[in-house]
Amino acid sequence: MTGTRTATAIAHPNIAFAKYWGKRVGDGNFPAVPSVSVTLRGLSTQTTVAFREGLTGDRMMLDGAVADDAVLARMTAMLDRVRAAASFALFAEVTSANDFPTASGLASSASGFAALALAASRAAGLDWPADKVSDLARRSSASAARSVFGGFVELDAGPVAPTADDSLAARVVARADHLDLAVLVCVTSEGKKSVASTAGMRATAERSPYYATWLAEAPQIAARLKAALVAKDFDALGELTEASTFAMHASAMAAGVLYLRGATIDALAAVRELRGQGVAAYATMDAGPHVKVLVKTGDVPRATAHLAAVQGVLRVLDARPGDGAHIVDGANATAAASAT
Ligand code: 2P0
Repeated sequence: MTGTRTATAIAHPNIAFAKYWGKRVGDGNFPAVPSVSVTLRGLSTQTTVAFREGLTGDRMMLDGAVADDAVLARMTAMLDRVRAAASFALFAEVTSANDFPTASGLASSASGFAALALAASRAAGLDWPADKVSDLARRSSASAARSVFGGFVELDAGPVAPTADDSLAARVVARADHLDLAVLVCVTSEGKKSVASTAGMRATAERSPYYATWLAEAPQIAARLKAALVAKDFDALGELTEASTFAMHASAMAAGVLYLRGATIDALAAVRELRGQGVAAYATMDAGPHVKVLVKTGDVPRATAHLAAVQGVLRVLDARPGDGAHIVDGANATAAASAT
């Protein structure tokens, strides 16, 4: 390949109802538990990959600044896989921007690596189906495998003793219009989260007395939750989402991995107040201090007003089920995930 090969992709974050927390022992970044999520529109990562002659290494601009070495190393590992698959050796210039806070628990690694996987594979001339793009994304960040697809998505646990040759992609459970759902994101901090997910998972696996219980419970919660989702049982979905969230955080907390802050607890209390007032509202939290609240769309104004009044909640974003990663080269927009 000669000259410059470029592609631009957009991907959205996803919020897990049934949480991925913990990795299989061995190579390949395989999750130890299954997860179920919804991909959101309204929050986006846009990433352009340009493989060029004359570059002496990969370069990356992230949100207008040169990416730090750790981010660059993770990106280069993905680009190396793409270069190997496409049988060429050009380095790349990558530009990526989020329209929401990076590394603060709003799953920027999910949308970031989903957009990068799609843009890099297309720029390299690999016209891969969405499941292959999802597998590539998973190797960098398991939650990113889910953001390749739109709507409601699941990712199985990996094989018990994985090798790097094993593959695992996410798949669609239901389309974005399957359920009347809004996810209200209560932003409680603009800063970076205290412990990166990968390090938090490792600490939990090494030190938490409750990790084995989490590994035993999580698949059961995920199976019941998927059934509730398929049956459009909003309350069961919400209750099981809270069950997964608190089980994950309890196991992490027992290892000293604490993502909650004061405003997090106050927002959780506000969700319970809403339920006390008859509003079907259920909370979830990822590896950060924000609280995401599942409500029906008709309850958005009332729930937003109640949550925005919580001290320490900086703002409330209204996110809805959305589409998967897609290419946006110039005027041409092509859906990458056929099932979105
Ligand atoms: C999830 N999280 O299912 C869970 C819930 C955070 C809490 O997936 O190490 O950034 O890159 O595979 O995907 C965050 O973990 O971790 C995550 P890596 P990732 O959404």
